[in-house]
Amino acid sequence: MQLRYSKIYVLTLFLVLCSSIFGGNLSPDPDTLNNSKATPPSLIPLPQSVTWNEKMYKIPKLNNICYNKGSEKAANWLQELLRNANIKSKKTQGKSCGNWTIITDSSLEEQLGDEGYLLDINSEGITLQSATDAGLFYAIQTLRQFFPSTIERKQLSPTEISLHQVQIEDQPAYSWRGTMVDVARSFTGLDYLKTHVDRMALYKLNRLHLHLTDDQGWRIEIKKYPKLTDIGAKGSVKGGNSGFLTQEDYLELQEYALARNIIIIPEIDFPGHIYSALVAYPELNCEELSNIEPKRATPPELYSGYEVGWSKLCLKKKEIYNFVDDVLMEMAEITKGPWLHIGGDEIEDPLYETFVVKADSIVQQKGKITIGWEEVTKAEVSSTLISQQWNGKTESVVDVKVIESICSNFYFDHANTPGQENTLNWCKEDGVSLEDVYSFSTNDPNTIGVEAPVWSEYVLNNETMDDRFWPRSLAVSEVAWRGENKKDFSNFVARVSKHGERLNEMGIHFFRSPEVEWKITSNPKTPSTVFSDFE
Ligand code: TNX
Repeated sequence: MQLRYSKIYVLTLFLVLCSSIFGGNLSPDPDTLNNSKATPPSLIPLPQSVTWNEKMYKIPKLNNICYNKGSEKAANWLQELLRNANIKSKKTQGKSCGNWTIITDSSLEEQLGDEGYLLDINSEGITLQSATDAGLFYAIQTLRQFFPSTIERKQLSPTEISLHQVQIEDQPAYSWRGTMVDVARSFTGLDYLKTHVDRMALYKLNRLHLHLTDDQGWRIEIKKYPKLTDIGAKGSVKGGNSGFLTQEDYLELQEYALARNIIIIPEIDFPGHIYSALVAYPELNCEELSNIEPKRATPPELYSGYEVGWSKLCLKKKEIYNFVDDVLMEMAEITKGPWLHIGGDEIEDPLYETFVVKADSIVQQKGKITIGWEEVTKAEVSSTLISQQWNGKTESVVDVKVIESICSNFYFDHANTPGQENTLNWCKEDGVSLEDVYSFSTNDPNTIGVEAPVWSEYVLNNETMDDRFWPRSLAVSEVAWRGENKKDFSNFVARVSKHGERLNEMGIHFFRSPEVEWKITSNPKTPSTVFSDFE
């Protein structure tokens, strides 16, 4: 009898201790049970399945993140998230050891794919599960949107946070959820690209395509051809920025992006759009510069205009293939992702198809997968090549996978609203509205996803780049994540409206699309770096 009492006593003492150490997860705080009618957070992209509970979970003062083997990275990210909300936590590897539980379980892959996750918030705490790191990272990004937007600036007081109880099961419709930055016409430095990566990550975008070379400038260091950057990187469009990424910068950016589940896709645009290389290495030209027609510029002058389709490598010279091979070799060596983009747009030449087939096979020899603008499918390219559609006018002779960047839905150098200053309109006279992006739909089974480019002929600073990408990238995110399961547009814009403050807190100079009823009380800040010091 005595023994039984002392056992109960010890057990009670243990429970009380656990409860004070782990923030009360073993005996829920009465506040977690109150019936709050606060509106649930607006999530973008909307998860595939969400079941809200009316109750809230109040985050206790002390928190323990309990993670299993394989979940440490996610545990670090979660701790970072809590730190930004000024919430203290400790991490423990184990099972059922805290109010925050993170589980990597490979058997979930069948149900959730390689990017899906489960997020459960109930009166006991929060549980995140996935088969992969990527899935857990996305669960954390969803969770981030449960916190007030001031978390983006680390300005939350620890006592005020309650999370809506919910059950979420989520996974993307498309594996390719991308944006493209043209750093060639006007150079956007490493810092902005990292900031852009941070912003993409919150909305579960996972591919960043860099248009690294064009007539106006060459933006990536190639050790074997130093003049590409000594000379070719000096140019830009009128009023734009020159410069380039060193190979170190490029590696740093890729590491940074990979930690956020974003893969960088480098594009070296061949065989047209190449004038900056023709100035640096005149031997890539034909006799009498017959490959430059019309002569918008001639070496040694740089080109700072806006015309396209007037320069190309001298395709009848065998030597150009050494150049192409060397450049792609270095790019393959320094690129962590599986893809190399070879451009291939806007050029007329009888040897075009021959060039494309060779360039594709060079990329494959280097162990990478080729991507090209849709024109490359005029050639008998390999079946693994991925075509990036931009105007949908090419008569393809091959059946290959497709990334959709169709200009009427995804060209973000086009106006947000008709007549917006410094925008192009050749594809769509009245611009590409938020609704134009959101209404994208396809039944092509070859589509692996979508990508929105910002060409930078008229995008000469970071604020303008922000204005072109945001909020339209929120529509890219939802289109790519939900596929044909999109909700109606009015439901979407209502959620976008709630994200205005968050975009502001993040320091994004976003366009105030008239389709959205913005409720913004503060001014845009400098770019927030609270999620940037994590590697
Ligand atoms: C077309 S679409 C281009 C770019 C221009 C852009 C301007 C494509 C593959 N090439 O070279 O910058 O239009 O909107």
